[in-house]
Parts: sequence; structure tokens; C-alpha cells
Amino acid sequence: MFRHFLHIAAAAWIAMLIGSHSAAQEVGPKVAFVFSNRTTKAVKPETVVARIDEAFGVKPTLLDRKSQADVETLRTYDMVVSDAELVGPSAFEALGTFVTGGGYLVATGWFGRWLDVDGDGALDPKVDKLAPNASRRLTGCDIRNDGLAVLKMRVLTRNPVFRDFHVNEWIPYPVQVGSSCSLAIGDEALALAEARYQPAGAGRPGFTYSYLAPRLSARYDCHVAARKLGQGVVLRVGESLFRIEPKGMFEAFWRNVLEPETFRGLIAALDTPDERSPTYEHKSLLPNPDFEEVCPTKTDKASGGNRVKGTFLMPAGWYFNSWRYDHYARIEKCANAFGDHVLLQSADDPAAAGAGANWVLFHDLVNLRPGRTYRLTVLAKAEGITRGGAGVQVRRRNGEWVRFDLAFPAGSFEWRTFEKNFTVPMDAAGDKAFRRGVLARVGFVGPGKLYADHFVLEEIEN
Ligand SMILES: [Ca+2]
Ligand SMILES: [Ca+2]
Repeated sequence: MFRHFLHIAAAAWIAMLIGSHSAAQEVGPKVAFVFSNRTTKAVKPETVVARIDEAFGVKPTLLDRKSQADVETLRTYDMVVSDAELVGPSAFEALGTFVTGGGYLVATGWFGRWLDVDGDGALDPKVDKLAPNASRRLTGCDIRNDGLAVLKMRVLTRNPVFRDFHVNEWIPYPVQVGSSCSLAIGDEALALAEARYQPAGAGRPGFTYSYLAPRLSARYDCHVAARKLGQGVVLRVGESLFRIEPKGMFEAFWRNVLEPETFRGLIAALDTPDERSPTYEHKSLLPNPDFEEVCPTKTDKASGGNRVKGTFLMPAGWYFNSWRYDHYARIEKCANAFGDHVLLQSADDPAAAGAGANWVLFHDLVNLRPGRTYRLTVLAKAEGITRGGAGVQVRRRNGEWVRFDLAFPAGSFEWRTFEKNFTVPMDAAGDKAFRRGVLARVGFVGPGKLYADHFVLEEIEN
């Protein structure tokens, strides 16, 4: 594929030979845009096309959503940029064929959220289904949460999509319009950028979070990923690009995405992926290790077994879970070597003996490698607990979990550091024996109180 881009190069060369630039200007890369209903309510497609043409000299064709199911039509383009939220089974298949044959699909925002089961082009929630599997087969990702805002973004690995960007440095995100989706990433895709997501509107002064998902107020996830499929490439972008002005950061991003060299560069980057996991404070493989990133969250009723009401602080990335009897969970102010905030979970009902709670963080940008040694460190303090502990677990390719746990003593103890080294077993090695993703937790069985801070998972020298 990319024959049209080759045409441009040839046309430019001929233009140079005959001393004219007109031929180069007349032939452009063949790009098609497909808009979702949701997007066309927010912006006019013609305006977006005009803006792209003005900024980059690329005049994309507007394709209707039905044409996504027509392989012959798709094959007349080098590149299809789509944020179609509703995609029929035949369109998923046709787009797959287009990419496999050397096409470049840029799937953005809500792309592929719903499967148009009855094929009528309209979203019928009673008939149509969420399409995580079809979406993952095509793009290597599916949507975890939609309609979010991004607080900050970080490019994870040097790659042509972000060729003018800093790598491994957080940058404030310039728009807060709630058009982003957080991406759950699979093995086939390479994460190019991650983001800290929050509810739309969180950038406004005085905004108070409601829950982003049950018992979670903000999360870290993949924001941009790419995968090879046959001869082609899918670039999956969590942002709905059509709704963003191509200015500043997005101008650089659009320019890179539309640059023919990016397609070839992506193929090379995907052939030799950088498998290192990103790290956060204290070189931890998990975000927000000191619980200093907090969201003032408001709720009028107990949520998910958490009896705290009103406005309280929740940790970014961490999710609260409890079983039997009511528990209280929030961030408490407490100054120590690791900032001003610690986690607290408690139960005061004596009948809660045998019931428990934990804070959980699932992060799928982590890839614990067979044969490597890791250290889990956590600072904890307890009052009258029956038992407690912390740990991480890693999912194997066959779906089983491997657990690495450390236990806290029963009863009460003052602030203390707990530490455990563990080696991911070699017998689980092989071709990507471990799936991407780590589940971390710290919890207790009560009644009682458990405080925690400085939850660090790091790779140690091997
Ligand atoms: Ca339908
Ligand atoms: Ca802290």
C-alpha cells in the first residue's frame, strides 16, 4: 500500500524536472475521515476537513460510516481516520482486510465502542452490543472508560507518532473537553503514550469529582497504542481527534500522523518494541505510590461498601473494594517522609470480624518478566486487625494468576516498612508467558484500622 504516497514523491520529482511545483500540489495522500454521530453533534466535518487541509495541505475525503464495510472503497485510500462509535461486524472485517493489505487505520476516541448487531447504522442499546472483543481483534485495545478528560500525558517510547515530543516526561494536556477514552491494551499492541484520566470537567476551578468508575476517581491508562496487522498498521488514539483544534501539541501530533514516513517508522518500531515498563516515583512500576495524588470526591450515598459520605479524598489510580459489612475508605492527612497523605481503611462494627476490605490497583502497562526479581515495599500501621497484607499478582497467558504476597501481623502495630523480594518463575517463560498487567493490593480483615503509604513495586538489579 502507500502507493498514493509514492505517487506524491514521483509527482514531486517530475515537478522538479519540469520546473513546476503544481503537480506536487495537485496530488495528495489519499486520506478518508469517518465521523461518529456523537462527533458530528459537536463539530462540522467540513470544518474539520478544511482545517486539516489548511494546516497540512491534505484534503481528506469524508466517508460515510457504511463505506467502512466496503473493502474496495477502503482500498482506494492510504489512510482511514475514524472515530465511528458504532461499527458493524462487516465493517470490522473490512477494516481488518484493509489494514492487513497494507492500510493505515487511525482509530480515535470512541471508535468501535459498539457493535451494530442489526446493521441498521443506528445505536440500539437493546439490540446492539458493546464491542470489546471485535475492537481488540482489530486495534489491539478496547475502551475501559469513555467521555473522560486527560490531566497529563507521557510519551513512553521514542516513536514516529511523537517524533517532536519529549519521551518519558509528563506534559500537561491542553484540552479538557471530555472526549477521551482510556484504553485497555492487549499483548498485540505497543503503548506509545499513557495518560492520567479524570472525569470530564475536572479542570474547572471548584470541580469536585464524582466517581469515575465505582470506587475509583482517576486512573492511569494507555492513551495511544499501535499494532501491526498483516502489512498494515492500526494506530489507536484515546482522544477523539476530530474534536480538537490542530494547534500546539495537536498540530505536531496531526502532522506526524499524516506524514507518510510515520507509517514506515511505526512498522519498524513495532518490529523491535521496547518492552521496558514505564516507572513512576521511586522507580515504582505502579503509579501514585505515595498516594499524594488525590481527588476530592463527593458522594451522597455509600458506594461499593464504602460508608464515607460527603466530600473526601480518593487516591488516583486506586480502587476500593470490600466484602461483607460496611467499611470506611479514604485518604487521610498524615505527614511523613513520603508526603502528606496516607491510605486508610477501617471497619468499626464488631460483627465485621471475618469481613474485609482492600485497595486495589490494576495497571496493564506493567510487564513483569520471567526470571527477573522485583521488590514490593509498603509502609503500614494497624489498630486491632485480625490479619492484613499486601501483594501483587500477575496474569499468565492461560488466564491464571500468580500471586506474590506479604503478610502483616495481627493486632496493632506502629508505622513499619514491610518488604518482599520475589522472582517471576522461569518455568512460566516462553513467548510472552505473562500477559501485560499487574494487580496490586493492600488490605485487611477486621474490624480495625489499616493505614498504608509508600506502596512501591520495583525491579531490582538482576
Ligand atoms: Ca443498530
Ligand atoms: Ca504519602
